[in-house]
Amino acid sequence: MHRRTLHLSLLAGLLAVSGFVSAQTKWDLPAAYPATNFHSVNLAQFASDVDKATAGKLKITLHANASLFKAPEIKRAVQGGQAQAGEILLANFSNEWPIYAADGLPFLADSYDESMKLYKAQKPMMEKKLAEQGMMLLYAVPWPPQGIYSKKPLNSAADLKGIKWRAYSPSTSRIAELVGAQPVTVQAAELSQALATGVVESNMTSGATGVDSKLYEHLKFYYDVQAWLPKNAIIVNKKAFDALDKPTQDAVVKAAAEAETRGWAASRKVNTDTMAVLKANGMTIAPPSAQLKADMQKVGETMIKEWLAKAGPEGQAMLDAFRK
Ligand code: PCA
Repeated sequence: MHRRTLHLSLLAGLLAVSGFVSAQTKWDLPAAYPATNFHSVNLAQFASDVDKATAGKLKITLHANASLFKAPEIKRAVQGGQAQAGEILLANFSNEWPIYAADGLPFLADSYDESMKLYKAQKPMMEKKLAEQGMMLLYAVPWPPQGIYSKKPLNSAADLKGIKWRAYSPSTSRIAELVGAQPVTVQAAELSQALATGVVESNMTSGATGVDSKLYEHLKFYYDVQAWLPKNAIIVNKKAFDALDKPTQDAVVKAAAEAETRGWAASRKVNTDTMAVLKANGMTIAPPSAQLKADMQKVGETMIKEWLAKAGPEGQAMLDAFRK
């Protein structure tokens, strides 16, 4: 071989080898909740587990608190590849496909055990739907059960008439309509601000968001209604996933399964811990009165009927799988 050619081919070989060794993929993962929230902490650990398992080949950067995309925009960003992966609140996508939001229906699945059963019923359908949309489900973790935060004591749903009600999803807006409150959609990242400026004066969410957004600074009562447990799902763009080599894909799937198990346990613990924090900050925590509970259950029944009418046979199949 000619000397110069030899040098060139050696150089090319070296480049190929070093390229292989340092080939690093970077993913952006937008999320909508603060970095200290248990979902975000769990996600950060997921990213770090993937980093370790792949010896730095896949770097996932978490963009918490809606810093890259606002909550309702994250799904489309992942679908379009503007972000390789993302965390979404499934209940936000009921208009797109009702099954996504089955976990946002009051009193369909209102405990961790029921929530897991519902997830198992939703999961195969969601995986199929996401695949059609060019995405994959990595894992999902529920928020703690949703209760009502209020400025004033509540004895029944009638006490909610006319109040400015913060909604985070179509179903939380629908609740407001059904009890005669005024729905205003405000995502978690803007909730403290909306309360401080009087844009909203009540809402349904978890103890976790109550603590994240310091709801006790504005609202004095928490009714532990335990109405539903909406899930956050971590999704990934299928092309981005397919572009990984097999060992890296396996590492992502394994870390995701671990994050799911860890996340469900963390959610239960956060539920207990945050009730104590709300109390320590002067909130009155109480179970709903029998009337308030009955009123909310009625709202739930109406919403499940409406959901089923929209979701059709597919929705019925999901309900059957959930209830069997
Ligand atoms: N926190 C989120 C969604 C459900 C929850 O508990 C929020 O309030 O936006």
